[in-house]
Amino acid sequence: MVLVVSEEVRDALGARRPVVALESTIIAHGLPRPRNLQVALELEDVVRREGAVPATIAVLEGRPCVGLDKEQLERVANEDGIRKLGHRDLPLAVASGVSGATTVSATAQLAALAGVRVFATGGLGGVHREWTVTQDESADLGLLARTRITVVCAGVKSILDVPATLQRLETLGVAVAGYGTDRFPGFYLSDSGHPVDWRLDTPDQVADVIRAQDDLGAPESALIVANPVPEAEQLDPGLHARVLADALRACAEQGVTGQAVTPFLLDYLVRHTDGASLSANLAAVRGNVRLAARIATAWARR
Ligand code: PSU
Ligand code: MN
Repeated sequence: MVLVVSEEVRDALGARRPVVALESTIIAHGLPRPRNLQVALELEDVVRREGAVPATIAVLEGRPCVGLDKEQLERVANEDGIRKLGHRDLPLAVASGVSGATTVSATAQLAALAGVRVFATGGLGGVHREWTVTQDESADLGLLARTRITVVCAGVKSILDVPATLQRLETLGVAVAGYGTDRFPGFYLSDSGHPVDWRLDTPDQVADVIRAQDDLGAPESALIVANPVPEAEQLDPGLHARVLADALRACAEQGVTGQAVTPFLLDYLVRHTDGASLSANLAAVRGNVRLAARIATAWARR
């Protein structure tokens, strides 16, 4: 098999112990250096403290790796020019021996292939504003419509068109539930301003849904567990609105397109909020990783 699963992850999966998949684009392209490496290590620690095994996923010299050691994490965090790989890029990266960080779509595909059921990230990709002009919709959505995985996230990135993204998820048939809330979270913000139809309040309830998905069979779609950043740790909504408007303008003025859009906007927010967006982003990711470990633990007990 093309997949390289670390010994620790392989042992845990074999013994039905809880495993949490973590993506690497957030490390390589979503967070500034040198903070990104600290965060990558810290997130693995959060998973371990909850009694689960972290499986950070990336492609190294054409080998899709599930579970990275410290040196491999360092490469993902610090290698200049490391590529950003969506799921469509995987066969190209594998065949050409290239290294790259995996987005939600590529991570979810590789995690499912390895048999990892629970995955934590910050915010999903989705439908961009100006979609009617650019047709920019993250490949995350289409992949989640046909991959049996549970993704814990703080909603979709607020740089996106949130209601259009929720509509796309409905059209694609992807299950979405708020965790401890009836509101869809807004990534940097606890509340995107939009409701969500389903609410789950405990890891066991999430595990019940995972089991029901398996009982119901096809289609092999995902479950999105939308976990809000605690209100005390969210980005100030007024600041968020102001800086985001500037960021979107700068993005258009500088002609940024395609894969570069999301990293550009996230970086702009970090630089123009004095790091406050970074704190909110990190608080969201940490909370998601902790919850994912608890869900994986509840699921492993089934
Ligand atoms: N969440 C974060 N930071 C990120 C991302 C998510 O907190 O950098 C990444 C994810 O890897 C997601 C990707 O899949 O952004 C979406 O990119 P695009 O819009 O190009 O599909
Ligand atoms: Mn895009």
